[in-house]
Amino acid sequence: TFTRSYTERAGKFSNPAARQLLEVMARKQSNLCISVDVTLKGEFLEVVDAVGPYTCLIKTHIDIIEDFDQDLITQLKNLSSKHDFLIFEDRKFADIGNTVVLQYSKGVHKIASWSDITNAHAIPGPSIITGLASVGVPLGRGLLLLAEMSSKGSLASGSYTEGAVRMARDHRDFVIGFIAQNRMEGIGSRGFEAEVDEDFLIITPGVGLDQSGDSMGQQYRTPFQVVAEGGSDVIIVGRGIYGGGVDIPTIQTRAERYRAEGWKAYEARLK
Ligand code: UP6
Repeated sequence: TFTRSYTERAGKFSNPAARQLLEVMARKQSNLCISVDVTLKGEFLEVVDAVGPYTCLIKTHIDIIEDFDQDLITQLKNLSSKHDFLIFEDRKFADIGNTVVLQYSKGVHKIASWSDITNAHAIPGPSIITGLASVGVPLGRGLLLLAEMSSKGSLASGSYTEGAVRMARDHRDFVIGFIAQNRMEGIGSRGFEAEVDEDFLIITPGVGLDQSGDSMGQQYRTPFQVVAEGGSDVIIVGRGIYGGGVDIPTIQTRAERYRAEGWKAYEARLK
């Protein structure tokens, strides 16, 4: 699967969010998802506007924004049209079906109303998917399951990862892929399904060019390791872009650096 082009794969997804994401990636030559983990509305919108041209997907943690209001969402959606990117709220849902329905659609943030893609832990079992799907499918949204994590000592491995992949295979209309560190095609025994041309998007956090980790257990690999060697489809970069620190002066040049590295790694694996 991962030796085929994003464009070719786009046509094979029935889920609208997956198809749109792959199309944007091809159009902008960007497999870079930028995680904008800042806590004030003004700074958040400034960063998104600055990096918008280089990214296919803006990832949010909307619950860390101290002065959140509905206008932030209006402006974020305007920026997504202006710069042509999708929105991914990294909510990491992890509760029973009834509760995640409420968390996804209600409360202050009303995530389902503006976020093209969101994600969930597999820990509650399949009912978390059916709950979220009851809200997300009618809106054309897509879900990523967390199959692995980038943090040191993560418990999401082995049979847990395998269980997450099985859950996804049973809900292909809504589950478009995984937050993971590796491709998942080879995971679990699929029997007849092995013949099926399976395609899940692999979206990978823990990507950095200048550091190997942070002081709180984050672990980084380079875009080349993740995309060319590991076969991942989208890299997630946060502090490597908005965090400063490196000898690259602007947020735009840092974003373009990761865009170029990610795309080069994608082209390398197509050969
Ligand atoms: N994230 C990870 N690892 C995972 C899942 N999610 O780092 O396994 C998220 C974090 C953060 C971003 O919540 O928003 O990806 C990584 O940010 P960084 O590039 O600044 O480390």
